[in-house]
Amino acid sequence: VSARGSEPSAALLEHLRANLGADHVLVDPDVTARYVRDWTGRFHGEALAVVRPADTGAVAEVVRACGAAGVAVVPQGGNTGLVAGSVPARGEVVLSTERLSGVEAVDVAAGQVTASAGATLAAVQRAARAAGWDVPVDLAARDSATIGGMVATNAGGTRVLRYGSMRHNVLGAETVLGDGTVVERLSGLVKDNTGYDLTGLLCGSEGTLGVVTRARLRLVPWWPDAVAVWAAATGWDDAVALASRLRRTVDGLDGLEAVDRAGLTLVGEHGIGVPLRPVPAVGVLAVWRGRGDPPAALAETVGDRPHAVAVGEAEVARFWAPRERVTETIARVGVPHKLDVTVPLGAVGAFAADVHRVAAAHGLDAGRALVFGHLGDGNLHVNLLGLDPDDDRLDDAVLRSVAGHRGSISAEHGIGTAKARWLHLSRSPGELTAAAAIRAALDPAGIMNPRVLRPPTGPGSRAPA
Ligand code: FAD
Ligand code: 2HG
Ligand code: ZN
Repeated sequence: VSARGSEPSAALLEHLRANLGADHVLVDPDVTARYVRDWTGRFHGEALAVVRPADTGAVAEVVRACGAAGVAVVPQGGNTGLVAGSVPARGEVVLSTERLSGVEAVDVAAGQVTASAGATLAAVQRAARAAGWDVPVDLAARDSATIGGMVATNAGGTRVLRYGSMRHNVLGAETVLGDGTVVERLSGLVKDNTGYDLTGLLCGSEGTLGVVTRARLRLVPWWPDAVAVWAAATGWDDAVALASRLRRTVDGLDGLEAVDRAGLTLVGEHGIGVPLRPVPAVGVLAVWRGRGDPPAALAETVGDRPHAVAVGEAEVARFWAPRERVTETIARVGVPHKLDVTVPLGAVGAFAADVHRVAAAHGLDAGRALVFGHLGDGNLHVNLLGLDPDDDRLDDAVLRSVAGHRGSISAEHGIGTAKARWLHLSRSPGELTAAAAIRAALDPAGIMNPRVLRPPTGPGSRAPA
């Protein structure tokens, strides 16, 4: 599926202009530049146009028109995705949700809210907190990442150990499927066993089944009190042991994160205060949120290790910075290869050692192979600096190590196009065949993000756009 020659493209553009208004069909390369390049700068392409529908009906019209013209559609929210799923390759229509930004009134009694796809996470957090509730999913890209993008990627983030990922917190959605049909399930019923769970299927679908236009989210209490502890670990095995004890003993853990020496050193060099001196092999950040004081077990478990404690929202935010700002700091020094993976907690130490071994074999010292992430979930972010953007031999070695440890090649960022060639390491042929059947049923013309979540060969493969 692609733009088929100039005539159908011209007719499609004309149709889109007539429906959306010329101001919302962007073709000037200077204007579309930010939509066709991914957040890391590693991936970029060209779009036939970037379109900005303002409501669900207009989204459906775009999808139907692109289907009739045989032109692929790439849905895009905040474009903060880290697997190149939101950017075009050649001639697709990028469907931006930036004008679908409404947040409806919080349902205070139910503890739920309905937000339009292009609402940022930060906007929904503000609305929820003003009503005494909070959004259970949080991540550092909150000012740009959108609810639609978070549903589509099944975003994880820092609170998964307490509340789960997006999949566990989306009660329903309104979606324009690949054939232009609008399906709506926004009543927010907590119990609703009436057949297939389409909403669940959309979580992690990465824009391949349709465009999510609204989502109904579960909210959780907005806790008034917070305490954070940075503690030193001698290595990844020690960090896992500490994390395990904290999970067993501390009620109300709201974050359990880790950053290795390379990451802590890098953020320190960029003026972000690291509360541990000397910088340890691995720093563990444990955050508690609740009402009153944290359980004594938090201090007891950290024990005699070198550690530092923050109390209250402002100080806790300062403690988050050396963890949350690793990603933006890496972006300041280079274009990384990002590998977001999970391995069983017992294999974290062996996996981190593998990473450094294979990185060294490819000429990268420890300072250019950074490992950090959501330790409580066994989710590590491997960031490799100093590689050619197109040279994925080291990516291959790391992902094979993940598979060898019976892990997953994507914990929370998704597959996008960046990891499509390794999908078989985490999915069996039977699963890929079933996924292809679902995809063909909901997107019969094969126009929805066709290069995403599709291995280059094997079940479900199709000619790239
Ligand atoms: P985009 O990047 O625009 O799109 C992502 C995917 O979703 C694409 O495949 C796109 O086609 C599809 N899509 C977007 N909107 C829709 C829609 N309305 N309907 C259907 N498909 C759609 N991710 C985590 O999971 N955890 C983290 O802790 C985390 N931290 C981050 C920190 C930083 C600094 C950055 C830059 C990114 C981080 N991310 C994290 C990655 C990213 O923020 C998430 O993947 C987020 O969910 C993407 O949202 P978005 O609106 O930017 O989506
Ligand atoms: C995080 O947890 C994000 O900070 C981004 O998922 C991870 O930069 C990365 O690799
Ligand atoms: Zn993450």
